[in-house]
Amino acid sequence: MDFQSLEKLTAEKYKKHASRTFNYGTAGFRTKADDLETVLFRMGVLAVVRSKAMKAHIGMMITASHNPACDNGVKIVDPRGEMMAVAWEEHATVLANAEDLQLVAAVQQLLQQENINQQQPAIVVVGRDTRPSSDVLHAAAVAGVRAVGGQVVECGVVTTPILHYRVVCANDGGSYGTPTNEGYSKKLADAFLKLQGTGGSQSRYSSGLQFDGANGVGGCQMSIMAPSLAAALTITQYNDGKGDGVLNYKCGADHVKTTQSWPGGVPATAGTRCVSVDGDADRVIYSFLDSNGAFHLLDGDRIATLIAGYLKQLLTRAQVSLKLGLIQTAYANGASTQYINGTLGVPVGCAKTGVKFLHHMALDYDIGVYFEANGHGTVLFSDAAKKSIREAAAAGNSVAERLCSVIDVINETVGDAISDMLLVEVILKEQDWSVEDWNKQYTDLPNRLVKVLVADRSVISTTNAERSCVTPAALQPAIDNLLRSTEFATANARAFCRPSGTEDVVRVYAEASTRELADSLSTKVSQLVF
Ligand code: 16G
Ligand code: ZN
Repeated sequence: MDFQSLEKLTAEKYKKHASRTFNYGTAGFRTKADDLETVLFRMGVLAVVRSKAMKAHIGMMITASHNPACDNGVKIVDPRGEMMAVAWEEHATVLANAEDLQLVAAVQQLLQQENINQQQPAIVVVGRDTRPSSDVLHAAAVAGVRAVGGQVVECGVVTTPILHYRVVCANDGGSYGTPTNEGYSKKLADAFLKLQGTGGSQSRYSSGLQFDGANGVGGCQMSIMAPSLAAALTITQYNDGKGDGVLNYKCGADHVKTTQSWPGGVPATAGTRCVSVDGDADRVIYSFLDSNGAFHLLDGDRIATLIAGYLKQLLTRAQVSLKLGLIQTAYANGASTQYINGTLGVPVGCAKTGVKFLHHMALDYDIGVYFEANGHGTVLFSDAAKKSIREAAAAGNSVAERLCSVIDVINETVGDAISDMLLVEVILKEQDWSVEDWNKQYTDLPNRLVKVLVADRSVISTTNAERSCVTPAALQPAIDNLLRSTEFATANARAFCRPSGTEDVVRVYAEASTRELADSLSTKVSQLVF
């Protein structure tokens, strides 16, 4: 490798300013966009080194997802579409923080430490969202890749799930799908139309849908796909990113989930399903207003239980014996866990917050569904599971054939709002359910999620998939005492706190049988934390 160009650009164009320390967190680097140009340049370099190390295409997505429009960020995607291996997060942090004059030495040390063949070609697949800052940061990332001789595959302005899809397709020679943005849209739309068929005699399901694009790239992608879905889905788009609406502002999946309220910019029409995606379209949340105008949320837990229940049904009907499981996090509503495990008989596991942890646990099953309550999730099929489903289909098993199309409509490479939405629509139509019917399957326990500002969030550490605190030592016993008190002992109450992986706060979650009790519990646990 030749470091001349890297040296020159670091000295001239991409000088590190300020004495800020950057940390590669749960979702990569994420902060105010103005501070990120140098970080993006250096992550271009890191992606090249990672590509050489893995001897494969590596992905780089420039986005700050559901965060405000003034933020931005970058995540590195490994060859099979997973988040970059945890061991390399530290390398990313070292490169991001190296002094300008130390950068080349830091890269050389990394090459040596990981025993990397410098002659190995490197290819980085780059995507970005619609944020105003994404163009400049994209230029910096590409400059970083090229400075150390890497090649760039441009995806343009794309959703995060498309970037993951493109990385996987590039690395498996196209067997997952055609490695283009059009290939992605076509794969999903074709599978969806096949599953929906034509007509049918639904009395409860209606194909009308309101789509809240969060004024971001999800809106743009839906504009591209909606015409090809039109035969089975009548989508009316709002917050599509073309007007002057602000990204994620009072709309989108994160806003709807956290405020538990109807998205701005979408007409309040009773009984119509509204689908909200987040700023990079890897999360999806459904909601509706009933005839009294009351708001109802159908979040990631609700989607997960719908999908897992449906897959269980298909497997039973197809008489294919495969191990199906659902992975949730501590945030999953207790009622959803009870419903899927107790009523539908699907085993449930609990993982730490963050896609990489859920993804990892889902791999323990032949078919692993994973979802965070915030609407991020997907389904993973093992190679063996796909093989037995395809064999059954080839032998004329029509339910197995349907399962093959279900596999095709799912984006296994990462949680994907649009793919998840299409699958939900397939299931609702097949069950002939209205959104009210879906919502009636179980009743969420009232819950409250709050942020507590503390001097140092790292004093709180957790275990048991973040459901119990280890330090400070007195905290968990105090929470347990509270839960045993007469106020909460018989109220189906549950509470936990964990340090955020993306913000300088501690999060407190509480649920209980009534709104008042959930609020009271969350206040009391917050006081214990503070
Ligand atoms: C990141 C995670 C998301 C998680 C959130 C929690 C990825 C790609 N994203 O956005 O899954 O729900 O962090 O944030 O892993 P918190 O730690 O601040 O609560
Ligand atoms: Zn996102």
